[in-house]
Amino acid sequence: MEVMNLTCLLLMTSGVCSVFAQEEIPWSARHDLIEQLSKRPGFNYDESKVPDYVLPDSLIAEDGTPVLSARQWNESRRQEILNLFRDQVYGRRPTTEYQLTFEQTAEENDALEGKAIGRSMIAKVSIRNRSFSWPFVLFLPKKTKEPVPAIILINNRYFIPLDKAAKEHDPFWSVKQIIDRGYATASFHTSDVDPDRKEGYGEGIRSFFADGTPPEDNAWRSLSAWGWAASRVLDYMETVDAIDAGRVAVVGHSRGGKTSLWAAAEDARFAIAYSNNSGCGGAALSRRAYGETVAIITRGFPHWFCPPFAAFGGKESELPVDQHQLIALIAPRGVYVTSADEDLWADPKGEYSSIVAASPVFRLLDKTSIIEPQMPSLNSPRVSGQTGYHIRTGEHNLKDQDWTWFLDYADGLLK
Ligand code: GTR
Repeated sequence: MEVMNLTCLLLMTSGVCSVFAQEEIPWSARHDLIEQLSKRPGFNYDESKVPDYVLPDSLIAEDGTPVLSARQWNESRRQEILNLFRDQVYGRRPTTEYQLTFEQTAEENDALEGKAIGRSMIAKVSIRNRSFSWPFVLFLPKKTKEPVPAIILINNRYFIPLDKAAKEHDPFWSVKQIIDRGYATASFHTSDVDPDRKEGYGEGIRSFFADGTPPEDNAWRSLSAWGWAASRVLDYMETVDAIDAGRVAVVGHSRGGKTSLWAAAEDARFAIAYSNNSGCGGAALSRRAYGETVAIITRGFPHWFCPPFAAFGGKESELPVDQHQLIALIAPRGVYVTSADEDLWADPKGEYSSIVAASPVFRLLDKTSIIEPQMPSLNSPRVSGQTGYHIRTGEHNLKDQDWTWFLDYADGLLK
């Protein structure tokens, strides 16, 4: 901070505006925080201990052929990478046929001071005579003539029922702000779809599809199941005339932010993935092994990833993919990634570097994206074409400020 003020002062006295000066100072982790976190043995927060690494090249096919055209990317290379993520990281979704129905259980016509219509919904998946259901809540802005863009929040914390969402402000789902900006929005709780517990398999959608049989090594795990549920909410949005289902963003924080990226990689109908503080297994490069690592996360949360991913713990350089390729899978659509200054566990630099490393794919698809290797400064969102990024002051969380900056970016792509 002191350094920044001094730089601003020098630049201001030399006639350069202070906004420009702040923009010029790339973020780096606070030394006091690194020192404090490094007291716990077994975790790396020291940039000098990040191993040298070479990222897998998204534009070289498995057989060594260079990928030189959008056609090659769309017709084969993208599928190769998608399959690697399916088999090695998040697991494959089932191909079993199912029926999907939606039931509206309540409606509020004057929600949010009369600005929105709110609906309590149940999504029901049926396979022959068995069914599985989970609730979600939807708000539609009233003041619109045309179908509106929408935002689906994958809520990894709790279910927010209609009356609560309409009455109490919760920054985690900043409904009023989203509606005021002219978007519809829906949200569901991850654990209602697949319990967020090591031992929760038997109660969730994965076990429902498998009719109770244990999952194969490359079968979908919870993150993928939650992302799949976001696609089912999008299925509902496709039936709502007031929503333009071609302009829907999927949003998640932390484990939800890992999920939003994978949801958009699997389902090309999502126009944007917003991944907030997603860290390891989300936007952060696994090969940096900074903060949370593949070994740590797969030990703590074995139900999130399929077992092959765990086998790369401590051997990240052998991973056939890295997380920049998860972002590349979403190209040419939009990707917005964020970090928080105090959230070194999620490796802000690794989260930012992923976007930059995905840029050759955006370029191949004729789209602009962030290419600057240096991080932006604190609280200065950087947006370039399809991608955006900010690092905010404070802790690991999804806050009103994150939503505001994300909506600014989304307005640029969706309006
Ligand atoms: C942590 C986990 C992170 C992140 C976070 C969250 O315990 O290590 O990967 O997902 O939970 O979801 O809040």
